[in-house]
Amino acid sequence: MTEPPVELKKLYEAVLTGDAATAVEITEGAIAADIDLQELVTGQMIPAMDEVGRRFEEGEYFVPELLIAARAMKGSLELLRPLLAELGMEMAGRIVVGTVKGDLHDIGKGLVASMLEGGGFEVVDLGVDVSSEKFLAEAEESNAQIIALSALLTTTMPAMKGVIDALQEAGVRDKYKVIVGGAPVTQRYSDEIGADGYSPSASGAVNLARDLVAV
Ligand code: B1M
Repeated sequence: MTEPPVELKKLYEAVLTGDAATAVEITEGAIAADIDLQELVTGQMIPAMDEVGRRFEEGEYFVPELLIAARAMKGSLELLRPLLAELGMEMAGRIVVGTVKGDLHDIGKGLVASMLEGGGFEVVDLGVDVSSEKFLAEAEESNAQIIALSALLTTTMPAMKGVIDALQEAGVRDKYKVIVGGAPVTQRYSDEIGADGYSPSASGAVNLARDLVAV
């Protein structure tokens, strides 16, 4: 197997270690050198985020490492996104993400959004305290394939079912895959409310979303 140029490997390392300044610098260099940008994303950045997710799940990385890696990835993606769009690179899919109505916890949801973005998804982050109507309207508006719901309170978990009910009432339930997560949410609860998938972690949410849209 041919080794990739050393600068590109450094991008992998920069994302993995959350070195945003170096990630941006290498990305700028790659753009100037007319390097294959799609390869940059799929060959270096996404594998780096996959490794970040693996380390998090193995207990080698903790939330701060996840956040700084996501920030490094986002810094590079900011530069690449318009160019990749020009190249017509297919994103993995479009996802509407938010914390459900009544719930103001946004750290885990933010991580999920960043990891999904790092996983090649186009993410529409609706923030916190998002109503069922807003999830529905934004999913329709952005032509999303997946709606990702986060809840941190046992009292706000039922709002997840509220979103699924709203989709059903609007006759669009089959158009979307609904995925759920957050500390009190379980696979059992996900099954009970008829969600399409549950993940206990942000990195797991990326794999789940990939499986659901068959990337
Ligand atoms: Co709140 N809070 N909080 N809180 N808070 C909890 C959740 C709580 C467990 C604390 C406790 O009592 N031990 C408790 C809930 C009890 C329950 O319902 N069972 C609680 C409570 C009671 C409350 C208030 C009601 C307190 C009060 O006012 N009396 C209040 C509610 C406000 C509201 O939302 N309406 C409240 C407020 C707050 C703050 C505003 C102070 C603050 C939030 C700040 C912010 O988010 N900007 C806060 C915090 C920080 C916490 C704790 C301490 C930490 C949450 C966190 O950010 N964790 C939390 C206790 C705890 O969890 N240890 C607690 C780190 C984050 C990375 O993890 O969000 O779980 P997490 O996300 C994970 C996974 O769950 C998963 O991926 C992430 C990374 O792996 N994940 C998904 C999350 N969403 C996903 C979606 C997916 C897939 C995976 O697919 C779509």
